[in-house]
Amino acid sequence: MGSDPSGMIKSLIMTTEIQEKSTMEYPKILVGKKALVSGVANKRSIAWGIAQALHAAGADIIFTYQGERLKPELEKVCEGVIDNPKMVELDVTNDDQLDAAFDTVAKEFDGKLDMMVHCLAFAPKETLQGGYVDTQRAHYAMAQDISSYSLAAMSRKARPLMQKAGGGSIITLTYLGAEKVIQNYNMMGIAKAALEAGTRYLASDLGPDNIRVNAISAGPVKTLAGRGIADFTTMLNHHAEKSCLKRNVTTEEIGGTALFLLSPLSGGITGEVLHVDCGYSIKG
Ligand code: NAD
Ligand code: 0WE
Repeated sequence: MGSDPSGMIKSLIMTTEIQEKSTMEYPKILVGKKALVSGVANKRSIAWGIAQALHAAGADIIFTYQGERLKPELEKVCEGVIDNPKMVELDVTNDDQLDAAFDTVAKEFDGKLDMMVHCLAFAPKETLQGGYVDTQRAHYAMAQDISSYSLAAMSRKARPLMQKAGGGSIITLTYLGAEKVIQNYNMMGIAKAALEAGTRYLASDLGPDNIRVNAISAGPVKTLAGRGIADFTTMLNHHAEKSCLKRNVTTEEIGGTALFLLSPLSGGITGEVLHVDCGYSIKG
């Protein structure tokens, strides 16, 4: 004790802890509202932090899972938190699954949808090391398809349901690597840049239908997507030290911002990228 002057150990503990149950109190501002949440793979998923905030605010949620293999994990995560969770399979590279998933949503939600959470990304692991200059065409196409095009595809399917609800709010998750060169983020940086531009074009397309589209640019979080990435722990520590708040962001905090952006509280905000990164990105 007392031998941790820079708070390294403390920040490490804070970043690796999983928030089992929220201690936060949420306003019940989403009672009667319907949400579609993608991207919950396990307890650490950013999408799970968002789903917990929406659930606490009273929203009715349908979860999507990528494949049958991930369904039991999603059921396990919901256990004791959400009774009889509604879930539907959706691999965003599959147009038939996109059609079927939104048919299910329409049926379950009486043809209406108020909120959608796009919280997924993938790039082949070869593209997250070395140089972007070496990226293969097929790897580029796959990363863009899953990580960027899918927001447009899902928004197109959500549109008629949100029109029927009188409007809606859509969010996606992005990262600083879209704006600045972050070592090894490489291909994902290009995909996130497209995702952020896509957020603005979709906000323009869907604005007349009273549908808002925004992105949360989250600081690094130790999730499944962060695992296997070289020196992720070193990066988390660097981030905590350099950030204004001297720590890393939690999925609960990302959930709070998501709740704000998905609720009428943010009614005038669309096409925006909001940084939830403990102030890391404002530093020189
Ligand atoms: P995660 O591994 O928990 O979630 C990623 C999700 O993407 C998984 O649920 C996975 O099933 C899904 N997915 C991948 N390919 C898919 C496909 N073809 N069809 C449908 N789903 C697919 O990791 P996470 O960190 O919670 O990532 C969620 C989002 O947050 C991603 O967009 C990620 O880029 C973004 N993000 C993460 C961090 C971080 O440091 N972890 C920081 C900023 C932004
Ligand atoms: O968006 C992400 C990661 C998304 C991701 C992760 C993986 C790992 C496994 C996309 N595709 C894959 N493909 C795999 O095979 N983040 C913001 C987290 C992240 O990833 C990094 C980071 C950060 C932060 C990769 C390199 C450098 C920093």
